[in-house]
Amino acid sequence: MTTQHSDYSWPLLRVATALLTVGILMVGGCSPSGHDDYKIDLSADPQSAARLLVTQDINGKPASKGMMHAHILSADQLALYHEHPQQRETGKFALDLAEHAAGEYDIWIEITTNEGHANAVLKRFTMNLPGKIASAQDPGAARIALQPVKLALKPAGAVSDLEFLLQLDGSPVAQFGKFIGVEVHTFAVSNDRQWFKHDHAEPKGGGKVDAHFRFPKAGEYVIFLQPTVVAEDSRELRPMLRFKVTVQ
Ligand SMILES: [Cu+2]
Repeated sequence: MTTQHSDYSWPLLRVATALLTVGILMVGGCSPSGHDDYKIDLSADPQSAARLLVTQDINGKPASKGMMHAHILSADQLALYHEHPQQRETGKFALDLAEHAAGEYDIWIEITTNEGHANAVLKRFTMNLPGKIASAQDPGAARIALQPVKLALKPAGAVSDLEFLLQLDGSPVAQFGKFIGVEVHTFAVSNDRQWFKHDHAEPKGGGKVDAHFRFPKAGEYVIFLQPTVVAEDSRELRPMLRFKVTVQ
């Protein structure tokens, strides 16, 4: 009798073991490193019109990983603000808005989990933001000019190399400072507002910088360069410079 019982329980035990193994594999499969499922949400703070709230869920739980950037782009693509929401508690961030005109904006929330922006998580939100009374714009930023040197624009899908000259009061920029560890941030947005990319350009001496973009399709794009320029009095100037390109 006992033997019979034992014979019966063996297959059952094996099925149970198999199910348990499948269960472990499934749990493990939810968050293999580098393949997390992100959910990002953005809303206006009901307590303060000048503050945005961002939540980040990873694999169904409030969590945060890497660094969060908020790129606030006016609907007419004339103004771009490069901001960084601050974490208040796990997976909950707040962003106090800089001074800007009232109107419609695309807010691209970007999460970077390594040094570059190649595998960044990006999500667009479109919102009407209340305006704040703009204080006089930093006059220092107006001292910096952007001039194209060599634009090797490639067809959609290939990497375009764009070389620019940055000038401070008419002379090539001699010294770059850093913002978030980088001398020159670059941004590109498609005319239809559906595609956005944040990257970096490398200074190559003589005030020149090299920017690279892989534009996804033919059409017009607006490019922004955000250099940190060290002026003669060691003051750092950080303008947002704008340029338009057409991709064939
Ligand atoms: Cu950033």
